[in-house]
Amino acid sequence: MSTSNQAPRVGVIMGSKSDWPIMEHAVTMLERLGVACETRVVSAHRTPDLLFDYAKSAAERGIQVIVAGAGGAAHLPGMVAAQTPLPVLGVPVESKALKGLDSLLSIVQMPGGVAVGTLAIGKAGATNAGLLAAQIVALQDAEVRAAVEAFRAEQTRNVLDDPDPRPQ
Ligand code: RP5
Repeated sequence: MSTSNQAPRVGVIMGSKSDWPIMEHAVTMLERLGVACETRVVSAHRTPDLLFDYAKSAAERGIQVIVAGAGGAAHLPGMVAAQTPLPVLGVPVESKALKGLDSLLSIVQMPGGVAVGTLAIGKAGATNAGLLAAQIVALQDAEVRAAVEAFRAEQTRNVLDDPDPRPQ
């Protein structure tokens, strides 16, 4: 499903270009489900003013959900969530030193009152952040809902059609 001429409805942001090999899986899922997204590097530590501007302007620009990925001392999702009423989904990116456990704990342990929906570390988390963002968009969009349902049905069919776990 081409999304190239649609206005972005999901913002996929990340703390560094080095996060892209993980965060691209969120974008792949969104594109597959026909949800246009924008992608940006927004660093909580290196570009705090940009973070402020991005979070403050996202809703008025038509963004409905923000997916934020970061690694290490991963403040990006929480700091974005503090400045927008939009749902924010956090993706812990795997770090070299601590394999992403630092990222996970930084993102998941939000104080009560500012919500970040935290996904799994790495590729699975980014993929599911894209899927969950599409499911949120689907609440108001029948076409996206149909795409999500078709994706899930295909996934089920793939398992049932090939139940032998041994390599062929
Ligand atoms: C975080 O620091 C980024 O999200 C990234 O995961 C990590 C390392 O960034 P680089 O030093 O590779 O730019 O802010």
